[in-house]
Amino acid sequence: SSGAARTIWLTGLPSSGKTTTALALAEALRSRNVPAEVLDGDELRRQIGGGLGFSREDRMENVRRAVYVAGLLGKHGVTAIVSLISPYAEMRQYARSTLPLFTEVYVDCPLAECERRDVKGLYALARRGEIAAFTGVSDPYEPPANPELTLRTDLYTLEQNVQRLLALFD
Ligand code: GGZ
Repeated sequence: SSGAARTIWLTGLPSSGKTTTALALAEALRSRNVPAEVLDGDELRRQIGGGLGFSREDRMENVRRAVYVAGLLGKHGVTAIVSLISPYAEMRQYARSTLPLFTEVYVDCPLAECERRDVKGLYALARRGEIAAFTGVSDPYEPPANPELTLRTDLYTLEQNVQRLLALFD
């Protein structure tokens, strides 16, 4: 690999399709001999999330750790694909201003559809009050104002969305 690689930053509501999109993009890039690694919120929290919950401060710390790792990967030519809810504009601005090659992608899906999918059953728990501060239900999500790309996961297929992401690399 030669030179710095970019960070593709996927932000969106829970169950909007961030992880699925990130994994499919990584696969497509690798098949084109572009080294890529996925930094997924759920997995990052499992591996290096020591002590983090879902307060604004803890979400910010989660983002800070992801930015740090993405920067290390990028420096060595590995495209980092970060999939984090990253609900506050301020945290995404931090990522943008810290990472040398930052591409913000809004994984956009209406809340009602995310809630219908409810991949892990967490929306249901949040509606019953069994999870506090759940993004989209009882905690804020600030949609990006000027993302480099917006992907509607309810209107387009995974393949279509991956093609649009790949076009960023041409
Ligand atoms: C949001 C929560 C919460 C609360 C647990 N709010 O769909 P998932 O399950 O796998 O992805 C969500 C993940 C959120 O982690 P992130 O690291 O992406 O969030 S952030 O960027 O805001 O730090 C969800 C699960 O953890 N989860 N409780 N209260 N999501």
